[in-house]
Amino acid sequence: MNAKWTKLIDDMKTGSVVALSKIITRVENREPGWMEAMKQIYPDTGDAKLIGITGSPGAGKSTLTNKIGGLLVDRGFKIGIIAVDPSSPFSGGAILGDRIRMTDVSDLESVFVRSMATRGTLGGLNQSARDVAKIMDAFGKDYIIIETVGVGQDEVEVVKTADIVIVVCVPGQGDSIQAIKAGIMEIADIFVVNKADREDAEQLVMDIESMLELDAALGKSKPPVIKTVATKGEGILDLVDKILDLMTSFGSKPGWEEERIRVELIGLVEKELLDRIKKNWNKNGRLDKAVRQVLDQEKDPYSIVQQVISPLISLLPED
Ligand SMILES: Nc1nc2c(ncn2[C@@H]2O[C@H](COP(=O)(O)OP(=O)(O)OP(=O)(O)O)[C@@H](O)[C@H]2O)c(=O)[nH]1
Ligand SMILES: [Mg+2]
Repeated sequence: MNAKWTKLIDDMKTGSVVALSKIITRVENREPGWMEAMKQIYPDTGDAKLIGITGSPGAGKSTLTNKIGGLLVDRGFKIGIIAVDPSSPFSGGAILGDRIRMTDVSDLESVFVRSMATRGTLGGLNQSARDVAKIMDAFGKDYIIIETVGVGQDEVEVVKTADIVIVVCVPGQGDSIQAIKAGIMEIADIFVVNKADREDAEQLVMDIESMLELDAALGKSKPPVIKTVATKGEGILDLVDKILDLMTSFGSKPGWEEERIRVELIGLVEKELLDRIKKNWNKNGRLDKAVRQVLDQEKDPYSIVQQVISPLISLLPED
């Protein structure tokens, strides 16, 4: 590993936030030596707990994150925040917005906030977020909160491996329940009905509860539903207590750690291969050539793909 990485890692270990920041950027950008660096960092990971917060755009996730972070800091914990911004054009400027709304906590010494843009990266976003969480973990964060919008598979994947997943719903959004049904319901450990200062909040709580009753009838444990007004800090104490409560009782969720490692291994391989293919396939015009061969009907796409991935296939045969 080159001297620059070594110095950065040493500095991070002595608490340098600048070094932490630089390491995250370099790993995110897959700069040469990143994997060696992660190998060095890995033994220091494993202590931080991950809290995933997801929900529809504008549900109040950042405001909640801010308040939860603040309370955890009050209790003496060190906090990392990862805000994964949607690339949708409607949320342009979300990074700046988050920064502004998160100033409460991000000003505090024990909080480190990192925004990640999805930048239309195909896959790999989950892995990038996981890498960032690992680095924050090694830095000594006790809790890492990951905020993602609960639309799109990729965003949901990000929070799936968190220790606690909070799904945020808001009243008066007809699509709220729909969104939950569309795939994030199963991953929720806690439901938050935010903007409970709006009318219909009670109705939404009842809707969620009755939906959960159906699940409970199937023998699943029923996640708590908590009302909050994030802007005023109402209900946050309750929420943080619940998070810490569940965190303790989840300590022994059977098979959880294995599943997380499995997801991580697949995520790493997926991102690594995809990155390499995108970066290198066209070296010396190889991809261009393949395109021409298909165009000229010299070869079919399947034969080309088979040829490209055959070295890997021989390592991982199908049967
Ligand atoms: N009335 C009311 N407004 C709230 C509450 N919580 C958040 N808001 C407001 O809702 C807006 C969106 O809040 P954010 O915290 O940015 O929501 P978000 O889910 O992070 O949004 P995106 O990251 O853009 O998806 C802001 O104007 C907040 O001030 C609440 O409990 N009640
Ligand atoms: Mg936000």
